[in-house]
Amino acid sequence: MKFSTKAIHVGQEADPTTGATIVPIYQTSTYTQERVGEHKGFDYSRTINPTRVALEKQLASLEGAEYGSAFASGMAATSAVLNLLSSGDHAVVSDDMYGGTYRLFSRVLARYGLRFTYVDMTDLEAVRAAVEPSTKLFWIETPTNPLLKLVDIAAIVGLRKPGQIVAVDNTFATPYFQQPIALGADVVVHSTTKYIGGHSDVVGGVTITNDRTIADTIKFHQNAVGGVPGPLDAWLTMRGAKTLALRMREHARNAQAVAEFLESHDEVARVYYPGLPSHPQHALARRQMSGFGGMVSFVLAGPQERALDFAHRLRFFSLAESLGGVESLICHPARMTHGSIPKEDRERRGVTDGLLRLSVGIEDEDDLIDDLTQALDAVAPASVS
Ligand code: P1T
Repeated sequence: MKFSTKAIHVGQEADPTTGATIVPIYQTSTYTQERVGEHKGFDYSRTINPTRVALEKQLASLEGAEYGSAFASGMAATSAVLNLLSSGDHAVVSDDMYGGTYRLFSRVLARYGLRFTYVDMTDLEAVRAAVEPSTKLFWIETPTNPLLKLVDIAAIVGLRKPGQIVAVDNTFATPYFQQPIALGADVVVHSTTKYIGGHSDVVGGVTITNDRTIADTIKFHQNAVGGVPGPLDAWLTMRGAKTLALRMREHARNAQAVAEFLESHDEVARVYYPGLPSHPQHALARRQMSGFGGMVSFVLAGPQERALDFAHRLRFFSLAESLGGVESLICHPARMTHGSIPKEDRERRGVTDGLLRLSVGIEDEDDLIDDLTQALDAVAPASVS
């Protein structure tokens, strides 16, 4: 079965009790048992819910894997993967990643005795040098948020020793453009809030793996810790995922056009997009991904303060956190998504006050370029005075 067919059919069988073609929203917390311990496989909705099971099957199939566990948010899914570690264990993690993931690692999990080394994962030697005897996890985000750096998943898998886990946050690429498990990764994480849900109307997360032991441990923690999505959220995410392929093609087409437009504009100093030949890991992007995604970051020429002025002038790009919905968004990472990273660390990693991040939606390309043009014209030095 190919990608789009899986998205529409896996886990989506007609409802066994009524024949409903679309998986129902099983809005129930509990299930009536015939006798103690005798039931239809469902006992309590923190543990298992039919709508959630349908979503988990659908999303696992999209990553070419067997086991999925859906969570209440991307952060809950990330926490579940980190639950595979124990106090004293060490993780090598990307120095550029979603600010909330950094916050979870540095301000929550570090208090429980997990240790993290942040490295530029585009540098394989730096990754190798960061490995310690107690290293249990390589945490990869690729493309990274917000600098869109690419990490060579297969190369990191090549460094993995028995007992170590390679986890990939595949939120930005989506399984449509990148398949980490086929490249040897052990577990994939998504914030399904983004492209998978696709309509900015639901928060969720998922972990996906082919490893039975990892799957069982995550399921155990999912039930023990309890960060599960409600049935309506699972259903909305499942509905969104059915059109993932269609949407990603449009996101990538528009993002390529936007990135090329920005790169050619005098008022723009730097553009980060894996689909541009000027991107430092463009060759890796071509090898590792089948498309370059919908996220574009850039820095305007001139003083950094112009970034916010520019962002406030856009009409179709809403100033908002998050990404991956059909509508275009603009974000100022330093003050918004990555505000939880101390300024010094943030700036050292390139997340400066001048950086802007676009989630390019699937509106008409001409309208998006016109909108960017009018805002660039408005902040150009000649018109600022
Ligand atoms: O927001 P939540 O569903 O909990 O997902 C967290 C998360 C995990 N991984 C990546 C790569 C992410 O980008 C996010 C969330 N990111 C944003 C809200 C943002 O605007 O970047």
